[in-house]
Amino acid sequence: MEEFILLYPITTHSRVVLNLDGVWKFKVEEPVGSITAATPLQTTEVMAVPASFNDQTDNPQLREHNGYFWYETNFEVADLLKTQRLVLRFGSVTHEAWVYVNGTEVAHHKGGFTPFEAEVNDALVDGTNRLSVRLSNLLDYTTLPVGNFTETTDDAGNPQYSVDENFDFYNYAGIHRPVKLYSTPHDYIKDVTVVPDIDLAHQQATIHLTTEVGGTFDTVQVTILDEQHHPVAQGTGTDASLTIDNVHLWQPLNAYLYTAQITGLRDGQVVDTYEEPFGVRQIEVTNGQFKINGAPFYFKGFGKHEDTYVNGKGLNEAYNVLDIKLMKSMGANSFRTSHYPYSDEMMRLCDREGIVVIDETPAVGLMLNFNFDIENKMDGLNKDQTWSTLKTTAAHRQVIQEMIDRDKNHACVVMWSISNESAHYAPGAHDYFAPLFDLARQLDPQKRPCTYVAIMMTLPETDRCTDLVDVISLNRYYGWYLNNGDLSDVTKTVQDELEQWQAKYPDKPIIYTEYGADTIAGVHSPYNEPFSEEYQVDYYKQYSTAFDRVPHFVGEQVWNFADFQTKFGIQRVQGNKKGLFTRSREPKMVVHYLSERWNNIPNQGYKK
Ligand code: GCB
Repeated sequence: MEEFILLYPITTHSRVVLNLDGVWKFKVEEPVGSITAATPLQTTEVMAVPASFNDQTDNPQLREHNGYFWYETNFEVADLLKTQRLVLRFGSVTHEAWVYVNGTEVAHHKGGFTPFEAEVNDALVDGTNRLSVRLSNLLDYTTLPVGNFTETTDDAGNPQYSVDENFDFYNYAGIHRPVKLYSTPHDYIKDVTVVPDIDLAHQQATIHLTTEVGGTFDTVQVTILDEQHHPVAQGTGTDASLTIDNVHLWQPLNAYLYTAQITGLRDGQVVDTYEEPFGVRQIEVTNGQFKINGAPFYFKGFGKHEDTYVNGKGLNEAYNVLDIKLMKSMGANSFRTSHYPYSDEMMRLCDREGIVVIDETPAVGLMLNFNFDIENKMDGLNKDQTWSTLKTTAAHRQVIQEMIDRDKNHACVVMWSISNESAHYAPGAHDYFAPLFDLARQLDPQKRPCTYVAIMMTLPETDRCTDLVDVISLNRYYGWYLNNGDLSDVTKTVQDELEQWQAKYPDKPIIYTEYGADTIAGVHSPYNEPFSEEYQVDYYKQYSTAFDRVPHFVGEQVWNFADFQTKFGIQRVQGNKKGLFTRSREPKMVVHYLSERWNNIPNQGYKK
């Protein structure tokens, strides 16, 4: 398999990062095949980068277009950098990208939620360089996420594409994350892997630091710095084990970050330096508990989306900062990166803020006939054809590898979610998933637990894959998609089901990764009608009662943190309204209820 090793680009003594974000030229490729990178892009249209293109226009045809798009910008490289190795890095381009420098293809990447990069020295010219990106927002049965793809031809014989999302979020596309040109020396630090091994009783940790080098050094020096940037341990070699005494642990909501400083030397001179922040914390799943640093952890938090007004799925750091503050004031401690890996920037922020993250692949929509009619779906599960129809194995292996390579050192990541709401009840599911769990476990140097997030049809008696997971993660909508408007049985239904899971898998902790009710902010009802703020409060209260009665139930993550954009549909009014906050982050009534509940539940030791 291809290697995807991508240190986050930073400026150090030996490295410089240039930012290529800004307003780029933009054009739809219509008809398909009509544009090449050989000549400058002929257009007056512009788009901001990073951001989705869809909401940067008032033209509905452009917003909804499925197919190919071009972005272009120009840049110069200062002479003093030209002796260096120069790398062009995209945080993400959704969903497929072909990158050209001065008309020469330098990179191709498929998958809209992970970074990729290319060395570009040979493609650069003196003076102005032209950077062109062709991207596609097409999805089908081979891609992740999964899309329902159709192709027709127009009157002129040109292909026309259509993609119907097989999932519940808008198919935003564009250059979603930062574009950077960074320099390294030609002999450089290529990758660093940090694995802490902790002796809790003696407050000591041994940090295994593995460095991969591009080119050669005489010596690799590794130093661990504390938060004041004072060295606390030192060693040499590409495989070093350093001991920290009186170690400060990375704790949920109380982060402590060390820095691994890696230096490559030749003839006693420093050639390259890189610094990787890391936290020292231990994860263990045992006896129905999820332990962080030896103490049972209780997940309180959210499923989220990268989704904001105008930026769409583009990086929005102000919203990221606000969201984490809102979470903290609610007493929350965690979220899941539903339904794709989030930006590097968000992961680094969560490390810093002590937010616990379940890191999810973009494997969403692996279920034929996506819709919200759960009642009808309960029939015929044994005849479901998902696994003989979809062709996502290669993409799935790739996203697992890319996610783990990118996020393996993050203290905030405590578990990998291999997929969201796949057809785990269907014939062939176990054969499909077993090798993917093996792959994740083999790739993760920190050996974190793995899970998948289970849809409502996945019940103790219908699920075929629970043996693969370390933690049982459930999405449940009793009182919403089932028995809408009637909350009278919810507590009992939830409790009964949880008890069945607990009895069948006594060692596995159970969490809810989704539960929620669409709620239009400002709609009130004395009768607890669905869509009212009162109904949402009551809905969550019913579930809480059940959760507190089941010992191995160790976490509640609501759906969703905020309202978010989806495709059109009769069940969606400008998107999904299950947010606790509106899309602009105004709290609904339920925020008060859950804040009170969560601020009274300790992060650790709630379920003994
Ligand atoms: C789910 C999905 C999520 C949807 C949610 C809903 O189970 O995992 O993507 O947005 O339900 O609101 O229907």
